[in-house]
Amino acid sequence: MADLVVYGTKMSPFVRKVEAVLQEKALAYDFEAVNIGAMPDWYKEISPLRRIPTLRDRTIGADGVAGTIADSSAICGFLERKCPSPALYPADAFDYGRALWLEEYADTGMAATGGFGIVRALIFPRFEGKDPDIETARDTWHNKMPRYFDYLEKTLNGEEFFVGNAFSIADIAVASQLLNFDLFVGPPDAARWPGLARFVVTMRNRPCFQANLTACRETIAPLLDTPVALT
Ligand SMILES: N[C@@H](CCC(=O)N[C@@H](CS)C(=O)NCC(=O)O)C(=O)O
Repeated sequence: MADLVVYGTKMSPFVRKVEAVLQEKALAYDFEAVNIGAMPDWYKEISPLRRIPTLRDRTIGADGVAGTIADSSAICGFLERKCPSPALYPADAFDYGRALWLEEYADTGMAATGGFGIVRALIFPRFEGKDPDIETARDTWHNKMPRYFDYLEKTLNGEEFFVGNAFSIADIAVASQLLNFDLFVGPPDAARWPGLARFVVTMRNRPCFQANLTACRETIAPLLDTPVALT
């Protein structure tokens, strides 16, 4: 049994973000599935906002609220302090602020728009044996996501990483969202957003995301043929 345990669902981009940080830092962890559609009472107690993920550090508390942190950003900040190497937050003060901003941009704007409009629209109906909501996904992909892609393309500015020429929490947070869309639809159109499309492919192959993406593909495969054509 590992000291750390992540509670959540693999398809959650916030779970993916936490798993990527754990993997980058080579920290061992257990994973315990929590169904967001039917959260058990013990989970509601440790996640008062009723969200996934929550992390437990068993060296601090083995059950109940003790030893738990709910919210992926709080968890990643904790992991950075607990295990500073490799550093995933820039040392430079301004770069640090920029990385936190991009994490927030991904976690709020992109997650709300794309999470509901693409991922949930396509997979949630399938969990109930219904057809995917292709129209909502198509509208989101073509009319709501481009402003995020435009901003990210401009911010990336032809570089490999978002902040300070180094892999950071900004890349992990943005990639965690983009890879969710990538699982269902593919990367953003390379003709319109070449830097961002390249970034998605690079992140898709980065080792820290592999275990999570494999688990997600296994969940999706029996339910949906991917990539879903949204043209
Ligand atoms: N700020 C939170 C957001 C987490 C979040 O929104 N997770 C979603 C799943 S991707 C969730 O738990 N939703 C609960 C629900 O829809 O009932 C974090 O960074 O951990």
